[in-house]
Amino acid sequence: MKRSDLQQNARQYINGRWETGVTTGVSENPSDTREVVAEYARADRSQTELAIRAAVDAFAHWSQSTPQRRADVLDRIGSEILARCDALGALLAREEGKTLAEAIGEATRAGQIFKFFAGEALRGGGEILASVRPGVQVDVTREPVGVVGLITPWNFPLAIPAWKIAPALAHGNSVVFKPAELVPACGWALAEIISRAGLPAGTFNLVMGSGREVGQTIADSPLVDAISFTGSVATGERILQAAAARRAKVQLEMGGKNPLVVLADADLDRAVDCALQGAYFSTGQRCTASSRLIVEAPVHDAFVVRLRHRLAALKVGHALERGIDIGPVVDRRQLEQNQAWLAIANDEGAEHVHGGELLERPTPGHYMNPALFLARPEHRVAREEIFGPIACVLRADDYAHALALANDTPFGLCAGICTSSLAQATHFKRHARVGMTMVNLPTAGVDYHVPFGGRRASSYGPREQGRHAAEFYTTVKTGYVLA
Ligand code: TXE
Repeated sequence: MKRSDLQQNARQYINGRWETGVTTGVSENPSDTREVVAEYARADRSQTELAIRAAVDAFAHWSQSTPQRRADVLDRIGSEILARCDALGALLAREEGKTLAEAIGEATRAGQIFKFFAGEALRGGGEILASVRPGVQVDVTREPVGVVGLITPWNFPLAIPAWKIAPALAHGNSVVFKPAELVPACGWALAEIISRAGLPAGTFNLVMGSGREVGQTIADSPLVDAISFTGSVATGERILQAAAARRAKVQLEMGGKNPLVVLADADLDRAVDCALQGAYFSTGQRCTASSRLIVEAPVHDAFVVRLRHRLAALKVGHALERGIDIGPVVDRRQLEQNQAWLAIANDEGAEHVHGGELLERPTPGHYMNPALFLARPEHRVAREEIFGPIACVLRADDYAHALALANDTPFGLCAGICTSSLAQATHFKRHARVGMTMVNLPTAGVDYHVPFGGRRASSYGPREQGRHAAEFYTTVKTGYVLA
């Protein structure tokens, strides 16, 4: 593999110092697998425990800091991310493989999130109530939880860490942050900015390494008071068990199998656009991706023809290349998993409409043509999360059937509908069993100042983002005073 001048040497950040790891690893560019993006330090159990201990010691100080101090630190971080969003976006595109435009958008989002939580640090409040007893006053206040462990996936390597780190710090917690193995350079770049923002040593710690060792140490540690995790269902369940065993607070964001319903009265071009963006952009590697396109019978065939036409025009290529719509798949393992899904779809009798083949490009990378199938509700491709550029269309007899299909899943993250009927849009918003609904919009693409999360197999615990983030990153105290 070639080592470019841009290569990052990413070290751990523990107790205010940059530390080498116990071993080293590399991340590679999925658009050009000859290029090393980062050589990074990998921690073991004992180095992870050092970071946790540092966070415990720092908590006493940071939890007592003034709202103004927290706001200033978060504002500085947000300003620097925004000032450097082009460079951070380029790093993200090189390491994760989303297009440069998407990556710069994500870096910008990360900056905006820190700015939002700078304001939240100042807005913390409580309640004062009259007691049911004479002469007694009651107040309800919020306090930080303690040490929070933040375990993040590779698909949004700047935005997801930002939407966990920023509220954690804003509400006075100390942090142990573990990024995914595939994206250490992004985790390190964020940590490097945070390290210069004026936090007391130990308040924020970065530990990189394997999920099994570093992640599991965080999940198991009795010194970690709360864990926020985004990733696969299987890992989320393991973390839930570890957290429950020691009664730690836990917040899980996991998979999705998000439906986009297209009704006969929809603006069909808009519906196709929503499907294309929601299902395939960011290479389909989003928990909010619309991987089930549920189309009412009268427009089914026309929808499929138009979507296939749009798919055929998509440009798949190197994430940094101008004019590219879709970058590579993140790594070989994920590419092989996608190819295995194509075989499953064919074997179970789903009708292949478009794509799926591996693509040759001037640089060696994990390129595949986005794929579309016509499926039945019982097919595994219509039921399980794929997490790649593969979607299926399901035919619905009418609106009631479409709604039933939309809800026929163990997941419950996001559901969308394309329709010109206010009545049906409103009914769908009320009856879709999910945490987020979209009308005439792609299922992927959310705001940062409102709650994010789902129900059932998709999510567990309080919502992330916006004001509601306080539910997880604070604990409530009730005080009684005899006046
Ligand atoms: O996820 P993991 P991976 C899905 C997607 C993908 C599959 C596997 O289908 O193909 O999950 O991806 C850390 N204790 N999604 O392996 O394992 C790990 O190091 C504590 C969907 O990347 O869940 C990483 O930091 N931590 C999802 C984080 O958990 C552990 C987004 C996520 O890794 C751990 C990502 C352990 N025992 C993947 N094992 C979505 N829907 O958004 C691993 N980790």
